[in-house]
Amino acid sequence: MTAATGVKMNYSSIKYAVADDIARLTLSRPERLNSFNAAMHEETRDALARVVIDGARVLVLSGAGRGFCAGQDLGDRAVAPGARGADLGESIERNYKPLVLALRNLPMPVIAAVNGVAAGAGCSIALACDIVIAARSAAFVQAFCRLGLVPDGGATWFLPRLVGNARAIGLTMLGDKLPAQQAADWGLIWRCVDDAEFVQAVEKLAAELAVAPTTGLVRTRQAIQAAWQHSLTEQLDMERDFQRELGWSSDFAEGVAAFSEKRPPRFSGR
Ligand code: T3D
Repeated sequence: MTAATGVKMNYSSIKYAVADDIARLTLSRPERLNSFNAAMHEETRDALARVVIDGARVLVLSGAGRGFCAGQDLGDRAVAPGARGADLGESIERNYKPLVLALRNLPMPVIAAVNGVAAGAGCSIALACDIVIAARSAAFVQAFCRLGLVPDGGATWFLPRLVGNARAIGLTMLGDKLPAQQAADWGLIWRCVDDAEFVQAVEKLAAELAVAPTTGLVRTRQAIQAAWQHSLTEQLDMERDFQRELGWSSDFAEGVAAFSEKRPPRFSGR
């Protein structure tokens, strides 16, 4: 991993830049509340493939303007009378499934900085990130039921795990807006902060994670995700194996040295 400074890409539907080891990917179709069209999918895929090469140690995913992301661009989904609509299964296989898995498996912490409404797959994409921080004016909407669709982008997997079945069913069958503060109170997201403090809070979080022991954090994510499928014995085995690996890492040596020298650690992420 090399320190990342000054990478910037010219995309049309997203903004992507890396500076000081922090990658920032901003969905940028504000007039459509940053809903996904084919170009945005393609550019996001491209940017996510670059993040590691560009040497980032944390990714911040956000939206331009007043929304975070309104899911699929419904302008691309109009069905003429008598015609057969798009194959949504194909769209999920090609676009949303790889996107959610890419966010989930990036070898660095991923922050969803939810600046405004996150609806449909836009909500799922936020929930796929490691830490979701939202502005107080933001809201989370399971919009699918208003279209006769099933929640996708992993929503039916994330929601019951995060908020339990009763709330998952209520949110998805009714499609009401869940305000950011309530989302935090329910444990759907990490934090809700006042709008005036949002940008600063995101920057502080990103800066903190950019100097954190990256590999240790990634193994932590993997262990916590695996816990849903594991027995206690299997989980203890996984923790043992990760701890063995991390015990031989530069970051562990640095952490111990910094502790004994009573100074802040300088982690390399390895
Ligand atoms: O299709 C597949 O590939 C399968 C996968 C599907 C995944 C999905 O995400 S399905 C769910 C799609 N998303 C939605 O159903 C959400 C639709 N949007 C809304 O319900 C509302 O816009 C919000 C609750 C998100 C926000 O409401 P509000 O009142 O703050 O904003 P607004 O006025 O409704 O929207 C502002 C503009 O953005 C508006 O355009 P206009 O009238 O000013 O020209 C609106 O049409 C546009 N917009 C919002 N969401 C979408 C959108 N345009 C296209 N697609 C959208 N999803």
